[in-house]
Amino acid sequence: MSRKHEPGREQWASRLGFILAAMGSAVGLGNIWRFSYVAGENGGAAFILVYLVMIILIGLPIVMSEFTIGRKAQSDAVGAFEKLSPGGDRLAPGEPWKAAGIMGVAAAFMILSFYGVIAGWIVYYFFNYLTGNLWTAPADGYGAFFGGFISSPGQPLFWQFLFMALTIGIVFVGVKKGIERSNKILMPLLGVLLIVLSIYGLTLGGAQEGLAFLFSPDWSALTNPNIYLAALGQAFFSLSLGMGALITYGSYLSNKEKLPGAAVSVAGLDTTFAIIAGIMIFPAVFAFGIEPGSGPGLVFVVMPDVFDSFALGGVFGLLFFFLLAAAALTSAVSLLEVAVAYFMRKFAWSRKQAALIVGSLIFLLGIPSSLSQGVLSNISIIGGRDILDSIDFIASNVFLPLGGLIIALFMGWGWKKADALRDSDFGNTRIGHLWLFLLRYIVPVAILAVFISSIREF
Ligand code: VAL
Repeated sequence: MSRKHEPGREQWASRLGFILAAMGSAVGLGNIWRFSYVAGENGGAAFILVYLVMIILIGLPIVMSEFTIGRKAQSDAVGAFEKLSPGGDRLAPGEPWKAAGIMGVAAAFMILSFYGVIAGWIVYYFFNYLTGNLWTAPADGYGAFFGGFISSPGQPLFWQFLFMALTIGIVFVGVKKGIERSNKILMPLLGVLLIVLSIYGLTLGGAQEGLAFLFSPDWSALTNPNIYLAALGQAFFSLSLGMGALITYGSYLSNKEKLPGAAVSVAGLDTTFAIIAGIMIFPAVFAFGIEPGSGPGLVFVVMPDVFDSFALGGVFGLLFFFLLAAAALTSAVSLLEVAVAYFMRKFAWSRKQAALIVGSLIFLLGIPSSLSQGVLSNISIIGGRDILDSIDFIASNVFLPLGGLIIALFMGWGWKKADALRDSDFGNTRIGHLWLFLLRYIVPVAILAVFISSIREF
């Protein structure tokens, strides 16, 4: 098969542009907001250990597969499977492989719907640091401030709208310039800031407990099946897997690039960000006597306390929430791009049309998630979870791993071995064979085992 692309299809300006965009997609709220609270809820170190093993044995091989599939197909997440499935377009709709693409687009929709809500909260915090409002603790403390804000019906919707409008704006214009360029400056800055804050966090007095929570596992936690599902979902969420994003981004690659190097850098950087975020947050969690398992509000409650505790901390707060918003934006763009690329091809819409329509739909879909923190908080869907958490649970812990399972089977069993090795740039190497071995046996068995063991969760 040749690497012909659809006429007029956009391409990355450079290999670096592609890697940065893929990193921008991976590094987002998942690394800081979601990683910290999920690790906190699941006991810390034992969870992180499971998480790391999953990144290496499951995540990384699927990152490689998504890049390979996208570049080979030169099409969106669903089109890629239509093009590459044995039998190609001649197969009836509903053919098994395509399900991964459809679930990917659906997951991108669902995730972006609540991602926009959380990112809106971030932008609101940024704004409050800009005005100086959060430089000193509000009368009832940061926790009450946060609770009051997210439970109010109108305000969070405004900030969610603002964030989604920005996301739509960037996808509307085209990904190349804005995203490629801004990533280059903002990501290193965010990295540096996290390191500075984690060093400061280590001086806070909760360091010992925080580090123990992160790095010295309570082995008995491993007997709890829930931490495996949580770690699996977190690995997929954080690496942007199973949501069509890396397939779509890979499809804008034209020339012969070395994919394995790109995959390792993306997964390595993403994981480093998460661990550093953990080192930044958990010592502070213990220093300020906050419960590590206190849920999605963790970052919003802990970090302001940190900034309040040193002179000119407000400036750091401003920077922190700005960079976090930027990281969220590059991730949100990749999610919207998944759906936009699909709708452009499927309905022959223009990029602008698709960005506006799909982006608005996703905003609307996010409204119940936002309201579930206040007026709709009495509605719980899955295992006592509110609407936001339920959508996150279904998308991240079910759709993403299930899509990943199909991708692994597709790449491992659906392609001829020699083709897979060639198209991935591994060539006939040991590591290439190891990759296929993981995809064929380890990834499917591991994902199924996690599902079966946590069946009670559903
Ligand atoms: N991977 C991103 C994140 O971790 C998004 C795209 C889910 O925030």
